[in-house]
Amino acid sequence: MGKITVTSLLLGILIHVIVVYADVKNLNIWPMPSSVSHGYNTLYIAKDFKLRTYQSKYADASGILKDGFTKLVDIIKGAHVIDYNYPGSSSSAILQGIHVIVASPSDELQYGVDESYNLDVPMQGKAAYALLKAQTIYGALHGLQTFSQLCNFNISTRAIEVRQVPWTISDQPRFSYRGLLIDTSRHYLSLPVIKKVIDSMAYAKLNVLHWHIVDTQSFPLEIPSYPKLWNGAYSLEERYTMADAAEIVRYAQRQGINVLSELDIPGHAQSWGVGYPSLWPSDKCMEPLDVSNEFTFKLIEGVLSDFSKIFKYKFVHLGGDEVDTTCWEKTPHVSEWLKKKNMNGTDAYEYFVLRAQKIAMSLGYEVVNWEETFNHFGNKLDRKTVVHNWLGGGVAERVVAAGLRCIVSNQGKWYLDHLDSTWQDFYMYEPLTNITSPAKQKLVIGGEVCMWGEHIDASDIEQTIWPRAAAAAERLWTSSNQLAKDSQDVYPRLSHFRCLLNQRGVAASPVNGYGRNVPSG
Ligand code: CP6
Repeated sequence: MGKITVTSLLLGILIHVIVVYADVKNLNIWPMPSSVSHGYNTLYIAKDFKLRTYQSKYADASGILKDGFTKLVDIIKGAHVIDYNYPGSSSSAILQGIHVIVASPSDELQYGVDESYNLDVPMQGKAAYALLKAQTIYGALHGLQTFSQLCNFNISTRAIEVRQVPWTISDQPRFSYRGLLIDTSRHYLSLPVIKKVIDSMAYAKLNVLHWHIVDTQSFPLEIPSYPKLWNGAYSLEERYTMADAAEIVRYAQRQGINVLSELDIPGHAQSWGVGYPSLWPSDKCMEPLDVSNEFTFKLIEGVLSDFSKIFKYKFVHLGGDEVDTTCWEKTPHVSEWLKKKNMNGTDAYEYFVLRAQKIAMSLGYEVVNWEETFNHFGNKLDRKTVVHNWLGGGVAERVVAAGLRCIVSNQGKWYLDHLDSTWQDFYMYEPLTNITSPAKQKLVIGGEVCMWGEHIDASDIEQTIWPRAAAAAERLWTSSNQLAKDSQDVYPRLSHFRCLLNQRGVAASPVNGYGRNVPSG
């Protein structure tokens, strides 16, 4: 008897474990929240599904929450041309709306803004409301995104179902900086294309659009202080006005996404000299920008001053990668200047980067620089510098050991233009590798996937970004105890998210499709 009881008890536990395990695998939320529990009932979304905010301190004067809610409902309905036929009003399984309670009245979106939320969807009730609580509207927006992933439009019954109720979800990001780089210098990207990228970022809870606006090939942005700079654009059409750039910033902010603007100086700036040729050391050496010319720094100050009027994120990226100093040394008037200053090319590189940092800081920015600046003269960088890794692994360790902050973008792992990097590579790359002390871990503010523009344009940017960026997005959002140890464990859930992107009009490529995401050779 005792034996049977023990056996059945063990069997019961085993079955329970299998069910719970299978259940977690069947959850289709991406990125996975910190904590999730659910049941097995179904509710139906009411025809006039409502946003209720009356207990919020936040008055939603800017309408960000309302817009977020409208977008959510549009997404869930998926533009089907059918009569939306929710169960009759006598049903006790109708979800009438979402009640959002936001604690802070501020709609300021800045680095480190509280993005946490708690979402409860009840099991039943005629007047049932989901309850979404957050410290800020931006946390609430994440909660709405999660809610959208709990809904299914059952086309045959014409009802939008919220399955597996009741839901209790509490969630917050692992890292405050979760970025995606786009490059509008190598290929111009039109405003609707950029806006679509922003929409798709919000689905994956990425929160920084790193806008690599200008580079060697073209200078598409209007700079009022130096109006000839955008003579370096590819064409008269392929340009952004200041108002366009401000519109991108506004559009992103309304979805909880900051814009990190970049000037990649002095090494990636040839296009600047189309309008102002004295920025070129010579006809044979058109970058790095002329370090010996005072006008170079006056112009950078003007550009950053114009930037500061529209790019309100507290960081600006000043590049500093791939600087060919031999070009300076080979240019007679620059080489004269170096001699007079008793500097070699590397000294001048340091001089340039530090002087540009000072200009940006005097305008209120904190500076991000590519890692070569740290590798060459890390001890001279302003202590508030954020070092942006790209060359390989092991850099974040050294940066945080030196007491500086770091963003991780290891090119072997998180470069989207490397088509042979797989989604598994993206998922499994851990930004805190070999960083164990909590104080040092805190200095890794996050990571970023990079969509360099040499080989992509509007025709294929979406399928090159997605679904691999989503794999990194989960690594950056989801708490470490919820991250899959084996990427195959997330395969069905990532596939589901990929389909969701397709449903929403984003051309995410198949998780194991041709050309992208599969190992080459
Ligand atoms: N442009 C700029 C680039 C790259 C970098 N900076 C780059 C380098 C190597 C690879 C991909 C991109 N195209 N301005 C390096 C940060 Cl593999």
